[in-house]
Amino acid sequence: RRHRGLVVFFTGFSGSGKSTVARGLADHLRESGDRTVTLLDGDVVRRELSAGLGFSRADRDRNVRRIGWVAAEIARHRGMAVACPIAPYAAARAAAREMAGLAGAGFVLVHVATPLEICEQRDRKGLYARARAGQLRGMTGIDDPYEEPSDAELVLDTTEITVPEAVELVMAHLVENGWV
Ligand code: GGZ
Repeated sequence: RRHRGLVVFFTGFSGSGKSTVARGLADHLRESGDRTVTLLDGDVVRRELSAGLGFSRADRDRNVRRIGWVAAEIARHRGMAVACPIAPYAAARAAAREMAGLAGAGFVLVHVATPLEICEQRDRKGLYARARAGQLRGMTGIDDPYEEPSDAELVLDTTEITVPEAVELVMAHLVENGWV
């Protein structure tokens, strides 16, 4: 089991803190392990792998499936992939899980369940304000769906714990389950 590849897949609202936790986890895994760690960062994925895609359901599903496929390929070759898209649809998340399974890899879904209200208060990019003002259509949580996962291995809320604590919790889960 120790030598299987692994996909750690974060899901949650924009502003939930999932990218920050994912980045922290990737750094931690790099320092502590001997396997390669690939962070599939949201911004980079949207610029490189999913250039030209928007935020319709079809485009989000395409984006999340691509991430799931790349992550599974990394894990097929015994690497560790850390991904952090919003991934609002359960079916696309399930597809990512299935692709990891077919690649013989582990899959850990981490739901960063920071309440929308808090994500909206943070509003680092001003997207929520624009959505509330009707200037941005299809913002997840405002006028676009987020299907809460019922199959998350781990649920975190960054209003209750700090980022380093969140990273610690994910690490502890990976250790307990023999992934690292
Ligand atoms: C949600 C949007 C939208 C809409 C632009 N809805 O906080 P951010 O800015 O940096 O992260 C969000 C990112 C979401 O892209 P993902 O690839 O993670 O989404 S998905 O998994 O659904 O494919 C946000 C920004 O893009 N953004 N418009 N309408 N987030």
